Amino acid sequence: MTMFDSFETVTFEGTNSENPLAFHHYDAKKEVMGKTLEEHLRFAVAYWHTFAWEGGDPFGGSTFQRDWYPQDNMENAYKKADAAFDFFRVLDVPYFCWHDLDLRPDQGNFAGNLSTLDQITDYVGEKMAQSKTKLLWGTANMFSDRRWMSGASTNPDPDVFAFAAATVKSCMDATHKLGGENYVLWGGREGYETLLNTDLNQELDHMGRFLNMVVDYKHKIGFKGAILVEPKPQEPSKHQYDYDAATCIGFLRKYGLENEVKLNLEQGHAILAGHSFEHEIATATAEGMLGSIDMNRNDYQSGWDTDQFPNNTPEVALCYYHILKSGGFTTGGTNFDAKVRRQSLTAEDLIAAHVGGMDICARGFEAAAAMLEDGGLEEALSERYAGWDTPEAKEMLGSDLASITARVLSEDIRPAPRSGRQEILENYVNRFV
Ligand code: XUL
Ligand code: CO
Repeated sequence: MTMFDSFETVTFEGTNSENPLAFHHYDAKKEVMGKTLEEHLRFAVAYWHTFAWEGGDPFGGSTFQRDWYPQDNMENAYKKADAAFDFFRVLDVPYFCWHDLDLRPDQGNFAGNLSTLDQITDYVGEKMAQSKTKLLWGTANMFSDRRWMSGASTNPDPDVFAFAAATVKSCMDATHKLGGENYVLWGGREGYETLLNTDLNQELDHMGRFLNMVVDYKHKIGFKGAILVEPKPQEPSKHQYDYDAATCIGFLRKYGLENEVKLNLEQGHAILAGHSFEHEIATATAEGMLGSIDMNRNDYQSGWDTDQFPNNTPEVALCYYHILKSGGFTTGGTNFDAKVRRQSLTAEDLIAAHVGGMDICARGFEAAAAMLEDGGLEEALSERYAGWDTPEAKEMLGSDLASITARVLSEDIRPAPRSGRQEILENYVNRFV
């Protein structure tokens, strides 16, 4: 018995259906641009928010009651896995993601953590063999326990660096064992509170060395998935080293990792960094570094990382537009690093939240595909940059400031401003969303 077993598998019923637990837009088997929506979108459930998060906030503890609480023992870890796979059946979802700490409690020492991770991943492996749901990515939680309070690979204490190295190795092994398609590193505490006690340069060097060890280990064990880092500007650290896509790309280049590591971009983190999500995606795709996405939004008024399910089609559409334009996901997918609100207590709330998120993504994705097929935005772009197709313009890029100046003088070049046509293009997008 799990809290989800009275629920049938959710099916696509179309926009006329009044059933709240049906897909109204996400028709998994529908073909769009040569692949099914399921193959394009590659949805994943996040084990931490959906099963491990208990509904607490800074002012109060758990609001939820689940039969796998308290989550401090292995018996309940197995119960949680039973519920999780039953939930995956209800959603018919192709992927899930985890941190080690979501699967089983921290044992307080590395040997204990290693053996319980092995036990629970054996169990999860058996569950996966009976289920269609595969592992999109695994990761290590190196931010909750007090040992990580001053960072993991960037900790001033080399013993914490060692514990982090051993922890990541164990989580990479577990991800590999379960056939995971990516391994993610998000550095929640890889940053600082104050420069009064922080050697920023040394910490960055340690983080770069650590990530090189991760890449070496990936090759050593023959893990074929992608290694991804997840940018976030702050929270929990005041300043995180992996601030945004551009910062991460610079970091990866500095430490020689640009061909080995890609990005797992999150919508809410983009907003915290003062960017739109499509800005982050386009920054990554321009470098061939888009790995995967966490498609969860923030509350625009509160300014916190509220990890809410997406519910804004036009926003989502522009994100998928840039993903599709770059060729779509390869190893990555659409993970909901999202939680229900703490008053949403029931199984139905959890299911409906994911169903709604999947529907919004499908709707946005289809709009993106239609825009790309129509070609209106691409046409507008090539028109705007058409001047650069001329031989003189191309030549200029290979020339120098003095020769360019001579040409500006001899031809009396006087640039004529042209409209950026933003509102017209926004109206164009509105026809599709
Ligand atoms: C935190 C966050 C993480 C990562 C995985 O803001 O996004 O849950 O996705 O560690
Ligand atoms: Co995330």
